[in-house]
Amino acid sequence: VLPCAFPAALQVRVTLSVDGMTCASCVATIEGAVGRLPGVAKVQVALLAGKAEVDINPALTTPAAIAGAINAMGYVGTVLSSNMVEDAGSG
Ligand code: 9UX
Repeated sequence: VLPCAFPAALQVRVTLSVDGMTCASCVATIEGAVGRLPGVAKVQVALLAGKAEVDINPALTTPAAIAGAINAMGYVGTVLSSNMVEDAGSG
């Protein structure tokens, strides 16, 4: 593991729009795959809203990498916002 210049508690909450989800299994597919990406602490996908909220360690990944992974699965992910948040520590 590379040394990290960021405080351990620092996370970035990334909100994305996700187009192309049409059933609940899409949610499970995206949550499972994104959740396994390096640097992803938490992922929550909302089917009806067509959105995903992903908490990342900015030392390990980027909002664009999350969107790219969603796109690679055949959906259309677009980063709407990314904001620093404090890690609640509850996982
Ligand atoms: Mo449901 Mo999503 O049959 O890719 S899994 S549409």
